[in-house]
Amino acid sequence: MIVKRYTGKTAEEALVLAKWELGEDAIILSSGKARDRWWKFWEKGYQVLVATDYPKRPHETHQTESVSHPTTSLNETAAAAVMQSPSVPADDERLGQVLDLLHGLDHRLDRIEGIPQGRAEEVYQWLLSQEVVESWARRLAHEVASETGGWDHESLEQTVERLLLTHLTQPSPISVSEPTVVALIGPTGSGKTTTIAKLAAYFHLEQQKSVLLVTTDTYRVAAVEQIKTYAEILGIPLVVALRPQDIPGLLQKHSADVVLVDTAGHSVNHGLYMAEIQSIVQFAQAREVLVTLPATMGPSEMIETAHRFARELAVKLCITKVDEAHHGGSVLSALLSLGWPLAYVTDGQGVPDDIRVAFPNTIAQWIAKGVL
Ligand SMILES: Nc1nc2c(ncn2[C@@H]2O[C@H](COP(=O)(O)OP(=O)(O)O)[C@@H](O)[C@H]2O)c(=O)[nH]1
Ligand SMILES: [Mg+2]
Repeated sequence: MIVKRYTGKTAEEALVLAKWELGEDAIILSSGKARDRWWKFWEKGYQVLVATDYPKRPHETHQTESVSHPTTSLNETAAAAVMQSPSVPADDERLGQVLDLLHGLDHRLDRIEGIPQGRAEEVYQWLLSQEVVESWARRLAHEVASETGGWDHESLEQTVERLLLTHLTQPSPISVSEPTVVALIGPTGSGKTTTIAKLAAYFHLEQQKSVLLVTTDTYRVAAVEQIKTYAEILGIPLVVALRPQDIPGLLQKHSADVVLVDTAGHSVNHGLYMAEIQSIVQFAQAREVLVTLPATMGPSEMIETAHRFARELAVKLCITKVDEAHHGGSVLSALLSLGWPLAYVTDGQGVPDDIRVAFPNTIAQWIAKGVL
């Protein structure tokens, strides 16, 4: 028996070549998009694996036979090619076997198309298990597949960590080299006020900067009390802005190196509230806007929420509650999909300690190993 692989730009081309060389009786063992560079599933090209017991005799060639069916599927084309063969009668039971074989292959190809194997497949499955969105899981797995064995002596975790490091960008923490107004926005309970307290402590105690806290969250008495307590503990002034337009006057009266503006976190569906957020940022002339997003959110919710809060603003991300998240898949999906700068991650309720600048090493290690 002879078994040979034929490739062509189209399935028809590959089949014509096979028929021409091995004859009409040859059986197609497998068919599909070219697999020599299989991980590039978008790559053009088809291949067929063909077997025959009887090599073709030269005079049996049917070179003029038309096999051009650009809109038919590979299986239909292959089946048509077999049926057109004068040496295979229609009632030949082999025809049925070949068609069955092709049918099964079609299903298998559908299933494995574009999904890599080996370490790449492990990475793919692992990313999915971490709730990374499928499109990114696939893309990252293909990147692993395109490496030629760089991961031979690595654990899966190490491969993932190394892979993530190629995607994560350097952090963008707040720069206080000149007077800066920073506004924190984000959903209710996402950790805005707590993060403000952590940042205030850092700038005031570590960097010896003068810090002013401004709260616009006057919807709940408890909210004002919460930030007031932090201000008192840290020995930092706090001013309350009842309306966004009050902010410029307050800032003129109380100058500081770093002004941290706290906002309320009503539902993002509340149109008025979103407009208010925008006007707070404008009246405060905030140079930096941090969107706080809890790592406990699902990936699509996280991406959607980030867009709804940021609107037209150039924002940085602050991922909170990473200590409560079961895994980092949502965060990874959001970082990759949004491509926005990441400033900080927070990993606990403790003020001032539980905040870190989001260095790629830290984030990659957390996502790959769950260790911050
Ligand atoms: N586990 C954990 N809890 C946090 C973190 N940041 C804030 N919290 C808690 O989340 C709750 C809401 O935080 P808060 O700052 O009031 O959120 P805000 O409504 O956005 O201002 C509080 O109980 C905080 O202690 C964090 O990084 N990890
Ligand atoms: Mg708050």
